[in-house]
Amino acid sequence: FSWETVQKEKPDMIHLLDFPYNGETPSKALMEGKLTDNKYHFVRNHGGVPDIDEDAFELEIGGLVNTPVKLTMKELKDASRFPQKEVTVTLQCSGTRRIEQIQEYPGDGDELINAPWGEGAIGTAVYRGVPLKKVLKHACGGLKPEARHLEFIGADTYFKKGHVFNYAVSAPWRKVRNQGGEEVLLAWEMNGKPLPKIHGFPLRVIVTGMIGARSTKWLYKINALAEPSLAPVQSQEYLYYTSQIGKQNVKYSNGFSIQNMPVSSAIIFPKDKEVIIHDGHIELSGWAYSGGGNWPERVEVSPDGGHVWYQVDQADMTEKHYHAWRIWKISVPVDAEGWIEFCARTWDSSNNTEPTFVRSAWNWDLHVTSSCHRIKLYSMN
Ligand code: MTE
Ligand code: MO
Repeated sequence: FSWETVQKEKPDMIHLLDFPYNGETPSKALMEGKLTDNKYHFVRNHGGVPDIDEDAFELEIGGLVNTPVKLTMKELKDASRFPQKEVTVTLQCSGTRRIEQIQEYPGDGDELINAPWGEGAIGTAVYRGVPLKKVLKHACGGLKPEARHLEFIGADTYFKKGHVFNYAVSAPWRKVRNQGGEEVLLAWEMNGKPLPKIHGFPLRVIVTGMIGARSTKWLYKINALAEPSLAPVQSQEYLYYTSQIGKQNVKYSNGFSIQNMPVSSAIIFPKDKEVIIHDGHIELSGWAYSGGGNWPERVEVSPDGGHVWYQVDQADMTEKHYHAWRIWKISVPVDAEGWIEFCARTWDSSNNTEPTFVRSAWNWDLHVTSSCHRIKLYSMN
């Protein structure tokens, strides 16, 4: 899978890294509507893109299951065996808006590629596949009683500290069991098309509401475990540290595993530092998302750095959904001339909102930037 292919299939991405390929969705494509075109969906890779022959491929399920099995894609897609489902899901990388943390205080970070993501490491698609719990039930006869976590292993490999690892993470069994409307899907279709190679062809897991990292691409093995996966992506990356922790005193055991995405928002248009000539109102648009089955309930925008807030009209937001973002727009009255600071914050259905300043969200590994998103505009009235 070459750089030329990326340029052909994803021509207008904001390319962050050539290898492993990492690319961010351009702003215009983010605001196109509820669904993100596959062509522009962000890409986050730890290693290369494996070449998998769908006909020879088998998904292996083992560990603490009653009957270990191997399933071909044909067997998985057999609707008489496993009921299929389509789910609209926003995937968000926990590195989204990391650039603001870097600007606040550049930590070292441990993530393999601590890419300076902006607001485009997020995207929404309709995925088709089978609920993992049905496959575990019908093909494996269920889990052994001590099973608590499902490990998802990808066919791609990467180097870390002199070792080669397969990409692997895990999610709790209670999530897979679909409590509170959660969904964990084995997916082969994205927006009505076969899963693109760069997004995990032929099979990936989609874990709704959790950080994007749990949705393993090129999934070829599932293990039922008593404890979370010990693989480095699960046990060393994607940990959250208190603000007391820095390069000098960091230990993995001081961090906790980031599970669901917190509530967050972004102003996509206008762009930071733009000059806006207007007649008393400035139009803004952006996205709002929250993980863990919460939906963005209310978006507010402030034209004075966070003192006065204007609420986005529900009619100016895309519909509510458990597992997807909402795209919003608002027209804010502005009298002031010169540089002014706009910020946006979202309230989700559990009444969570974002801290006012990014310094409250700063953490050594620079994950989950949940804080009011700020831009400066030059207002000419
Ligand atoms: N799965 C494999 N096998 N390898 C990876 O590097 N990256 C993860 C996840 N699944 C990754 C993976 C991360 S960190 C994110 S945010 C999402 O995939 C991104 O999915 P996308 O590239 O389809 O947007
Ligand atoms: Mo990610």
